[in-house]
Amino acid sequence: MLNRTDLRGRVPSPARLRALLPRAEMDVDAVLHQVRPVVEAVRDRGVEAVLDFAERFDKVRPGRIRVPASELESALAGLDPVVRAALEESIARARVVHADQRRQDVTTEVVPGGTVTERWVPVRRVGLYAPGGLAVYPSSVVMNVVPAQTAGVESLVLCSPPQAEFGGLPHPTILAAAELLGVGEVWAVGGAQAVALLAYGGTDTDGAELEPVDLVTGPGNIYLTAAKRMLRGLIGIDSEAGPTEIAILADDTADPSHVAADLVSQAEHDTLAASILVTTSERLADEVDERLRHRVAATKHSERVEQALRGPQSGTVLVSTLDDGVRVVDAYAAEHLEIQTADASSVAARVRNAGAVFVGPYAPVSLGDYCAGSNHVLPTGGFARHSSGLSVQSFLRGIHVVDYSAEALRDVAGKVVALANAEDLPAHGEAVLARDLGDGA
Ligand code: HSO
Ligand code: ZN
Repeated sequence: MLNRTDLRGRVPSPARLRALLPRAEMDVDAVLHQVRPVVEAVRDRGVEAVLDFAERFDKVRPGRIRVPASELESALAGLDPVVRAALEESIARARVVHADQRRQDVTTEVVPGGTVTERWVPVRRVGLYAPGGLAVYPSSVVMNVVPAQTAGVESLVLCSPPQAEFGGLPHPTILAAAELLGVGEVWAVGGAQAVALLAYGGTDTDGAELEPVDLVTGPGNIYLTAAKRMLRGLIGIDSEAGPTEIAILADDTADPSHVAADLVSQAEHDTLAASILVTTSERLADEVDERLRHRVAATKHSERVEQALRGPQSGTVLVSTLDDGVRVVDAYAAEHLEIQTADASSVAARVRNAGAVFVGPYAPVSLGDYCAGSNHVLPTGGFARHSSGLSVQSFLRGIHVVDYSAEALRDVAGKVVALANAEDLPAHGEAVLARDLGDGA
């Protein structure tokens, strides 16, 4: 069922491996010319332009776009109690894990009287985006809001597209999740226009103000991503989210039905999702293929899953040893990597590149998507080679605070002057010498 690549006996270089395991392409630059007029219209005409785009793209023109508190409350009241309890569990576990990510300020005494402190300060105001359409994921609201709140962000605003079937409000489960999390400011605006409104601010039809934000996070479609790319600088952005990915490194101790179920689970997101099995066992690969045939036929989103699994971005790679397997998964740098081998924790400890690693038979990616406590906003497209997933750190800045006494400056003044002169920037040295630094006696 999966395309098969046999690398037994020869594992190519990481660059070559990456070419063998291609990512689905998303050409964000190609839609920039469509997004630019949207962003400029919102900059120039504010909420009026947002309403025009809502009518065009979301097929509804809300009377106003700031969601009243009463709508948040009634969305939560209307939420299925079983889903509510599950969301509460997800939030509680995420809060426990993210609380431990908080950084302490660190002061280093470089010399007596000379210190550098790294002071962690939260971003003041953050805009979070929650998509509508096919990907209405209250869990992603949790994964964005919890680290921001834990970091101490004082002002949070959530944007999500207006839905015609809900009278121009965002999807009720998104509103319910916002209410559960204590995010009181929600606006019904989607896509590129949401990013523009967050960046420039605006005034609603009834006078409510949306104050511009400093940072925008949250997944979205290619247009939203293009708008983030365009407005980057005016606002900070999180890393660009591509189609979801699962790689599984397995040996002959893995249970083929678990492997097959997990490969299908992430393929369910998107026809471009990637599901990759890297294994030392040809028997396991055959059995997984066999299980996949049944599972794919039986699963609800069969067509989408089948397309994802048959796409060039998915496949099985056979390797001779687990060391070779680790080389392959490191080169691929999956968003999610499961280790289903004997002694899974020691294999996992050898992995260097992955958004998140799931160890052993009882840690499927779906657990991490909802209720492990870990964050599910993770680097895709091989970005795990250089980037991390969303965390408390994503919402903090480390400010260097430099504090030197006269004596401490005097002791190093000659070195500063020497370096300044070497760079032909003598005024830099003169700025040090302009001070009365005592005589050093
Ligand atoms: N697996 C997705 C997140 C998600 N799964 C949301 C279910 N809902 C990307 O990590
Ligand atoms: Zn998922």
